[in-house]
Amino acid sequence: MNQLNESLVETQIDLQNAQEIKNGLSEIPKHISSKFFYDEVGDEIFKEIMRCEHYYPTKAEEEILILYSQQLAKQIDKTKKLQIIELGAGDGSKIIHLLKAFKEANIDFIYQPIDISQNILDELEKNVSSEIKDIEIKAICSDYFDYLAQEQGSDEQKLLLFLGGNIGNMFPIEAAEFLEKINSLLSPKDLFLVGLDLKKNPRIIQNAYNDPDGITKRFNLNLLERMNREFGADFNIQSFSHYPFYDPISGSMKSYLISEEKQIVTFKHLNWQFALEKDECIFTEVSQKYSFDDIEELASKSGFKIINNFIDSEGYFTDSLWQK
Ligand code: AVI
Repeated sequence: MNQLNESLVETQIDLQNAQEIKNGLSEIPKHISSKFFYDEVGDEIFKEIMRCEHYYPTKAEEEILILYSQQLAKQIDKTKKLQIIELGAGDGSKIIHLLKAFKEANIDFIYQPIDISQNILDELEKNVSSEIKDIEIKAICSDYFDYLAQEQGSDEQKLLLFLGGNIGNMFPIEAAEFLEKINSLLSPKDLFLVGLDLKKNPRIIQNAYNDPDGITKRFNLNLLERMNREFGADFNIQSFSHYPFYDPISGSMKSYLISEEKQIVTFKHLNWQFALEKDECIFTEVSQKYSFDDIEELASKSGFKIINNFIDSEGYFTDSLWQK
């Protein structure tokens, strides 16, 4: 590809994102998709969140993988090679426990993390292969469904992983549609392990998304800084505040940015402006929490049955094992 084409492709990708953001900020209520949290700066802030003492999901899930990976290994058909496919893999620190347990159980497997970010995959591949000798790993930079469709019907058993509570960043209706699609791409011998954050004392949840050190606040506000960096916007960050709100009945933890004053924001690169009233909110993320009944309903709606719910010692989080 020559340089001109390269820069056109780049401009096109930026414009697609810009258009999506412009649409979201033109709607009522205003919103920005949580996928835009994860630029280089956002990835680093998210790592800080995962280390923060108030953000329990990472620690709870790590404990589950330490405690139950051996038990999970017993569900695997050892007569065939196993494909461990992880959707939206992180930096590898949690999955290492599962991979080590599977090695110890003499399971013949290949680990295939899928992500749309090659940077994340490079870091993950380095971390995992330095921790586990002789691991067969093939990182795949692709859309989840494209890859699963391509692998559909292979003779190998699959263990599909969607961990970290990422499913919570979809509203339950979207989650059911997503899981239905996953279901259609798996075969009855395959297993699916999905991480779900559980409903619990509302204060614990509220603290996890409103930590006293302000890490999550920085994470949320970085969305606006990203708009300033990438699209020439002029958001005055000081005039916005972080507002996370947990509704214990529905289980939805929603994050907003409140405009503390009436203002006009200009996106220079888009030649576009929009207005915000004082106290108007921009919705930025849902982190849905589930009860076991909710999980039962979600699984059956999407065509799965639950084999086991692996739970951490506090009862905060579950890695739920499903099959068609
Ligand atoms: C990535 N995801 C599961 C996190 C969550 O808990 O919803 C993102 C996050 N947002 C604020 N803190 C963490």
